Amino acid sequence: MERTFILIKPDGVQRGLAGQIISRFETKGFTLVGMKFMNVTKELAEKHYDVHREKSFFAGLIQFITSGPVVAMVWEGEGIVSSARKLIGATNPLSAEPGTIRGDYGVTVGRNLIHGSDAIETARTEIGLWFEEEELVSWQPTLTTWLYED
Ligand code: DAT
Ligand code: MG
Repeated sequence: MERTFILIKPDGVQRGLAGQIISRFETKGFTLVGMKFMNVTKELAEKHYDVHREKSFFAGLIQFITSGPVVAMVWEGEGIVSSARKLIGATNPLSAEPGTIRGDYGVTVGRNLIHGSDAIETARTEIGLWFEEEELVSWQPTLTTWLYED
């Protein structure tokens, strides 16, 4: 089953939106397989955002993501990588559709609440970066037959 890496950024935690954000993934029908509340080191933040190293916003992004605790998670479900990106919405919250997390809760790109892996391969890399294998819990929710056909 497909997995993705989801991070509630420091603004989401500070604004008390962690519960509501987690709820959206739960009610969609996705399965939580890993979760930790943590501070992010500069080293981890720089590895996570390595593709943006040359961008003008990189320093600010690292400063922001290390500025307070985050909720790091791994979620599982059919087609979850692309579906999670849809639930999250466009990078700029002002362009994000209402009904998406960024569209409903955010106003600026530098405070857009949440990260989600952008491709299956990226998800694999990010999960490996943030989680040890033994921190992930493989389980079968009893609801599964009501979410998926045989
Ligand atoms: P996404 O988080 O939607 O995958 P991204 O990978 O292009 O977006 O950028 C990573 C993060 O960097 C994004 O969530 C917020 C920040 N960011 C992106 N573009 C920015 C910009 N033009 N100014 C400030 N921050 C930006
Ligand atoms: Mg990205």
